[in-house]
Amino acid sequence: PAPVRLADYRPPAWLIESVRLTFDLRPRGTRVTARLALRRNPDGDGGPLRLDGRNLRLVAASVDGAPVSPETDAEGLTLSGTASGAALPDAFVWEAVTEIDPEDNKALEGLYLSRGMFCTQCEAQGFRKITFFPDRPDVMAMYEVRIEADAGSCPALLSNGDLIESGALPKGRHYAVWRDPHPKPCYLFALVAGDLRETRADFTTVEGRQVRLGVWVRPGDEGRTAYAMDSLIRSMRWDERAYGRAYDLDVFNIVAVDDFNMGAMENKGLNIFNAKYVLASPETATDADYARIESIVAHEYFHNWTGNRITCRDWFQLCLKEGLTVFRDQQFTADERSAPVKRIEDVVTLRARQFREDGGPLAHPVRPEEYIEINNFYTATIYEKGAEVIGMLHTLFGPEGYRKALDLYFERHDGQACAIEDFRRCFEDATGRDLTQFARWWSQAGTPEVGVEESWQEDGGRYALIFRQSTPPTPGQPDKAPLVIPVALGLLGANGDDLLPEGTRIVELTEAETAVTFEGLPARPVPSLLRGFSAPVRLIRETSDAERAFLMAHDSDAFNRWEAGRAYAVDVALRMAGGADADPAFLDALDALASDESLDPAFRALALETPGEDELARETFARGTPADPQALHAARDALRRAAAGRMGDALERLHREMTVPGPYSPDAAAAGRRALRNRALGLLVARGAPDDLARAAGQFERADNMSDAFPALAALVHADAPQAAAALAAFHDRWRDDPVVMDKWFAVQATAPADDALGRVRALTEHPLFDWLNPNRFRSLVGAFAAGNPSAFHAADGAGYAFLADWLIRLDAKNPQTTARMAGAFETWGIYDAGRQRLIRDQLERIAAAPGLSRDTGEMVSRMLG
Ligand code: B3K
Ligand code: ZN
Repeated sequence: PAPVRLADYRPPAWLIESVRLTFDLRPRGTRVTARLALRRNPDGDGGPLRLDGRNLRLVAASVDGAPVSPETDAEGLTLSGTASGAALPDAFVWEAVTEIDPEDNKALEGLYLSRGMFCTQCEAQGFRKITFFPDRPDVMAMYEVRIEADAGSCPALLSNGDLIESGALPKGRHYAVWRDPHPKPCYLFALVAGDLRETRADFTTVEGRQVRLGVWVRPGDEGRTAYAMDSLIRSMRWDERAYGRAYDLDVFNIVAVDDFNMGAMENKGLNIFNAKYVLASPETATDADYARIESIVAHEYFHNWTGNRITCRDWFQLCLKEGLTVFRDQQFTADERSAPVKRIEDVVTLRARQFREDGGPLAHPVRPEEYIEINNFYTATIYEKGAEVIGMLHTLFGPEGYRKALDLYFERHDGQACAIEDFRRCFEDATGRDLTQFARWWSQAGTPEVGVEESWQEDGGRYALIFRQSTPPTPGQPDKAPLVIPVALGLLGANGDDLLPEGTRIVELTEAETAVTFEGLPARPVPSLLRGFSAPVRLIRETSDAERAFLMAHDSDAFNRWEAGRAYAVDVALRMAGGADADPAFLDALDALASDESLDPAFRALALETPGEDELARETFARGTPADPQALHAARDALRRAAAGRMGDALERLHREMTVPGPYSPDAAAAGRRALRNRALGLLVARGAPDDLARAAGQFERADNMSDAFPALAALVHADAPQAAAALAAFHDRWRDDPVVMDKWFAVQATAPADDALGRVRALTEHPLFDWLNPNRFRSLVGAFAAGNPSAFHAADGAGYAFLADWLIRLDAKNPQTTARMAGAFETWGIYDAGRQRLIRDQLERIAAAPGLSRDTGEMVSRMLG
């Protein structure tokens, strides 16, 4: 298929005044009647009416009431004139009846059934699977939606906006009519019909609007909605405070759905969520689950302004809503919980997902210039790097400058479909600064590298830092230009104090080489560079173990304190993979950090995290050698054992003392204590003495909440402890009927690095609860194995690769989106030895040759093959 290109953007030829939809819902043969008031766009090309449509059966169509029979093709229909052969008038009413089959829709895009519940997913281009329509985000209209369904099986009928009418119909059916007063693109349309129970709350906006909030779940799940509701209310308040943005409808609904391709969807006034990001109770959800629910609820809510009120002109502008909204949800979490802890977690994810992507065959700019399937571009680059770009603007202009620019953006563009240039101009106009060079962050792919050299002259206390930036080539972009890189830095004196009067200074790198000089320093300082990870770059600098230990102990910037430890840990692990022993100085520094009572437990838990195998593998390759997954796995294990050996007393004490009295509460302080306690437990189990395993088994048995139970189970299973089988069986028996919890049961086994890991995973694919068409379940087994069990997935015989490829080929025929995303497990093929590279390429070629391969997976595989 030919790619779609940003350069080819043209305004729509036709605009839509209003949309009236009627759904006659049936599992098989749902009828959709669409009435569109169309008007020729004076800025369009004057062409015929082209409507997108896929897998639709056109039953009837008319123009101003007169039947027409337009030509349809696989991608839609074209209407060049009226029934009488006359040219189309400049404004007319199009009406079409189409028939679709929700029951059969396992791609989970458009209208589908999830365990008897009708629901929709339209972003990016799913609306065209519901009715013929100009399915592009710059066509915005007002919607009125009438839903008719069986009253018994579908008591709840929901759509966007406000409910204006409802009532009974003959033959046990009923109806509801919803109207959304805000013009929106069709990707924000949503409908839900099913047996759902509502948890309600009332909210009064700062502008005085009374809003009815609802969280809708299956009967039986009502007891697990409180945290989502609480998160929603806090998000609404926060957006009023932090951005001056109030909610704009009288209803806001969240619905939990079991079968969902991603996390959640920000449909106007009717957010639809993957059930696992709504449902939480102390018994079923971990602290990490609670935190994710909070941030996803916030993210989708924040889209109401950044995404819905101001949307994207075309899908190349996706980061306009996603990068900005991720940045907003990160700010929210930082405010609600701990800013340094949140920053560390975000950087861990950024490196694990975005740096990984940016360094491989799938690298693309934050604003791509072409795509074959847009669903393949909901990536870490567009989301997470997109958020980093916004974060750098925040750093460059400060909170006031940033707020001024955002205020201008909302004022100037409310109700519009915008491009990145519109956003950028708001910053330029609000701050007076030209952002031409800064804008390269949106167009240039790849992770920039910043090399640092320093010089010191006793005489005059002159200290200089020389920064050299470069960005490696990425697919389609051999040459890169210098970026604007804000580097937050501090200088530390011998006692660890900050030497700069302002503590932290922001230095802007704009050239390939930038030198910064400091005068009058009492002694040679230790630099603390890229504080708070002020730019998404790889910092490359010769440094010593002693300096890292010093920063771990003294840096006033919490992020860099953690970062020094992390970089040190990576070094030590890689040296161990090369045959060295665990460095005692590192273990001493780690012990000191872990035991420092003045530090937040959540921070200490992060400091105790061992770098992951994929991170170590990519770092090995960055240093010039192919990664050996099994050697890295062994080195990482050995490092954990050594750490536990050295820190045993401290870890035992943490495990004993970091308990949380009273009933479970998901608050950040309690969660931080549990995180540290569980980190200690994990390391102790890595030490592997019978007492250590018994400690984990005891915690599992006594736990009255999932945050205590699950880490204990994971530790036992991953250590292949004798108690693991009984614990897994107990967990299974207790939770077998609970899909969200059972995903954990599959995932914990899929990620266990046993010798026969693949055999165990294969056996689990035969388990009666392995429903491969459910994306959560598929990801919890096949996806967790490919992404979370590197030593088994990268087995030298290629069996792990073949296993994944088999399942991808099978799932692709049903659900291209989930398949294409998971194919990214192969994106790092280039960092391994020639043998593994060959084996991975064989599998990619086998997938590419599968008959009827989807456009989604086809594009991913061909980009990876290069
Ligand atoms: N906007 C949706 C993602 C849609 C993905 C389509 N393949 C969720 C979000 O980013 O908030
Ligand atoms: Zn989003």
